Amino acid sequence: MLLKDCFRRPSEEIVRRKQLEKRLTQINQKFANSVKILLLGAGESGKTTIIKQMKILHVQNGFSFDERLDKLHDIIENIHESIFELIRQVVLMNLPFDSKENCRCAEEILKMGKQAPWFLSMEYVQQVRTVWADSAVKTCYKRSNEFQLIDSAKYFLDRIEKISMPGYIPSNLDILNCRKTTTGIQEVSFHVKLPKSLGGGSQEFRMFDVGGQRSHRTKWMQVFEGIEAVLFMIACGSFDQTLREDPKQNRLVEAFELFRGVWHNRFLAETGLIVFLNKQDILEQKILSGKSIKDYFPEYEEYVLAADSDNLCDELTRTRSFIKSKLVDITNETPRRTSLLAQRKRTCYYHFTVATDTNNVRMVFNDVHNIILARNLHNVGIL
Ligand SMILES: Nc1nc2c(ncn2[C@@H]2O[C@H](COP(=O)(O)OP(=O)(O)OP(=O)(O)O)[C@@H](O)[C@H]2O)c(=O)[nH]1
Ligand SMILES: [Mg+2]
Repeated sequence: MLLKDCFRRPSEEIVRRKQLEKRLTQINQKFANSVKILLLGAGESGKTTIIKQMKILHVQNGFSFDERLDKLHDIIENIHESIFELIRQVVLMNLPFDSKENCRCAEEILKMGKQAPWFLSMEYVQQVRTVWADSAVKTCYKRSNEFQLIDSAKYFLDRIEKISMPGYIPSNLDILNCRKTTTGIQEVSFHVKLPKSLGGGSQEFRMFDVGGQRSHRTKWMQVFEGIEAVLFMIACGSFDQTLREDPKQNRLVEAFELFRGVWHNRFLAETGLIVFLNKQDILEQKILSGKSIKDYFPEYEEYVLAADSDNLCDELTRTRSFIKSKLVDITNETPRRTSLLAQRKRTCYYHFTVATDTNNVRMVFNDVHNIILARNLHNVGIL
């Protein structure tokens, strides 16, 4: 060892230690700050459902008794909106009711107008059950992609009797299925445990939910500041439906265009992007009932050949990966701008989800948390 090394070593050691301390301070600061996540996606893609799941999974006691009671009226509105629209469509489609009595019940409900009743009277429940059991209404329900029907129609119409019982309190599943359009900006904050390797403790998450329908998207920019990750929701099961706000536009086409806008948005260039390919259960039901995405996206036929030359994949797997491939293609498009930021390689993460399934969301959110932890460590130079 040279004499000069004896003098250099301790100072190098000090520098290294100081660097390490600096990094640890950065990590601690990073994890002490709350992680802001923004949910984006078109209307009815499932954003609010994810917020509800976070409450169920991570907020102590989840939904309070009062919040559950509040939801009861939204559920009654969902029931009335569904049966009213189904009857209206039976009339428009010129389908005959099974009997005069069924037709009378349908007329009674139509007479009430769009306004839902304040409570579920025995008479109303009986009328709804009679009409819901009618074969014309069933036929109409099968064709519900041709008009605007909420996803929870069947869930609540099947359960109307139970919901009408005195003292009924909505369950978590009822709340997850209940549909109410988001118009403003909602926030839920919660703590998630950190792994022991990162010193344990917990990290605060703040998740923001916005309205996804076209008229509400102008508010999105207000929440872009300081967002660490965007969860972009796509309703895969909506490939055969059109937008509520524009009956000429296919819902999946709208979702792809929206995703393109988010991916290329310069205010989100530094933000992590995680896509939830949601409503996998609805997609599965539609494929099993014989519907095909090729009727709406003719290029799917070619995709089948390219992705699976041995034709071994089942139709559902192929459809799922086709939808994902459309998004991957968007992330590979040449950026609209040529700034240094835009040229940097960005990763987009994908998850297949059923937002109404708490176990599915629990697992997916674990992965999301790990992605965010890894990004944080990467940002402070540890990974
Ligand atoms: N079957 C099924 N229903 C789902 C799923 N995700 C959401 N839903 C239902 O779809 C409907 C719309 O979901 P929301 O969470 O309200 O959609 P949103 O994206 O918040 O819609 P906006 O507030 O209009 O932007 C609700 O009735 C949910 O219960 C899913 O994966 N499967
Ligand atoms: Mg919403």
